[in-house]
Amino acid sequence: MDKKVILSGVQSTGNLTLGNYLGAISNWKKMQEDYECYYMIANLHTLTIRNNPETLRNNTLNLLALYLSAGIDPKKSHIFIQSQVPEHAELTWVLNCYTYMGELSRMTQFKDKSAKHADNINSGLFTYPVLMAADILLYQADLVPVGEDQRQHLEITRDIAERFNNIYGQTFKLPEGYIPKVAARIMGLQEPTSKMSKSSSIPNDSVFLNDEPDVIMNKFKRAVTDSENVVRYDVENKPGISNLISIYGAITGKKNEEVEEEFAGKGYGDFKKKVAECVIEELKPLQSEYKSLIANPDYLKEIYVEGANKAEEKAAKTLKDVYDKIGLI
Ligand code: ATP
Ligand code: LTN
Repeated sequence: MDKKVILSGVQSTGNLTLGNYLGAISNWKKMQEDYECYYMIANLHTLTIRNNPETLRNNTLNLLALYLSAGIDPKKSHIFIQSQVPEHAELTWVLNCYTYMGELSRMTQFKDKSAKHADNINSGLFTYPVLMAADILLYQADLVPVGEDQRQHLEITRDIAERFNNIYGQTFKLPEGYIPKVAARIMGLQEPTSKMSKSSSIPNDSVFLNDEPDVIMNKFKRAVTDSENVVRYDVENKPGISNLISIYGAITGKKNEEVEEEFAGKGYGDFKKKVAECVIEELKPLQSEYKSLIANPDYLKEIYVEGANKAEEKAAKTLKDVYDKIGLI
C-alpha cells in the first residue's frame, strides 16, 4: 500500500523558537519513518510582512539548515522552498476564486496579524490561508503536523477542498491536522498568556534554537512566574509555571503530575534551572550540526534543488487535474 502523505511548513520569518521545535518540527522527524513527507519553507507566506531581501534569503537558508539539524533527513523526506515550486502560486489563484471573503475574515491569525502590523494590512495577509490550502492540497496530503494556532487554517483548507470536489468531482484529498497533545502551544517566557513566536518583539520572551547555552539559561531564569512558589500545573492561575512544566514534560516525556512530584518542596529557582538545563542538552546536538551546515551553502543548495524537483513532480499532477476540470487550456 502507498504510504500516507504528510505536508508541513514554517514561514522563514526568523530563527526557529523552542515553540516551533516542540510543537511542530520534532514531530516531523518522527513521521518521516512511516510517511511520504514533504517539508517546505514557506517563504511566500513570509511576504505578508515586510522583509529586507537579504534577510529573507538568509532566513530561508537558516531555516533549511535548522530542518536538517533537527533531524529531517533529505534521504527520507522531500525538503523544499515554496517559491521554487510555482504550482503553489498558481493553485492559490484558482482557489482564491473558490474562497469567500466572509470565511477569510473570521481567521484569528488575520485579526492578530492585522493588529500587529496595522500599517501594512495587505491582501496577502488576508488570503494567507488560501496559499496554505494550496500548499497542502497540491500534495494530496493526508496529515498536516502543526501547532494549535494553525487549526483554523486546516479547517478552511478542508472547506475549500470540499467545495471544489462538490462542484468538479473528487480532486483533492481532505487533509487531517496532526496536532500534538503536548507542547502544541508553548507560551512566551515573559508573556505566558501569548504563544512564543519567532517574530516576538518582547526581549527574552522566545528561546531560539540557536541561542547559546548561557543565553538560554538566563532567559529561563528571568521567566515570569507567580508568588506561590509551588510547582503546580494550573494554566488559569499559574500560566508561567504551567508553561515551564509543559516544556520540561515535552522534552523529558514526563506527565504534569510526575513533574509536580519531582519538584515538590523545591522552589522556582531550582525548577527553572532544571528546565533550562534540559533544553540546553536537547538542543546541543542540533546546534553543532547547524553550525557545520550553515557553513556549507553548496550542500544546502543541492538539497533544495533536489527537493523542489521531487515536490514539483507531485504538485504538477494535481494542478493539471485542476486546470482540466475548470476549463483552463
Ligand atoms: P511568526 O512569529 O513569524 O508568526 P511563529 O513562531 O508563530 O512565527 P510559524 O511559522 O507561524 O511560527 O509556525 C511554524 C510551526 O510552529 C507551525 O506548525 C505552528 O503551529 C508551530 N508553532 C508556532 N508557535 C508555536 C508555539 N508557541 N507552540 C507550539 N507550536 C508552535
Ligand atoms: N501557516 C503556517 C506555515 C505553513 C504551513 C503550510 C503549515 C504554510 N504553509 C502548509 C502546514 C501546511 C504557520 O505555521 N504559520
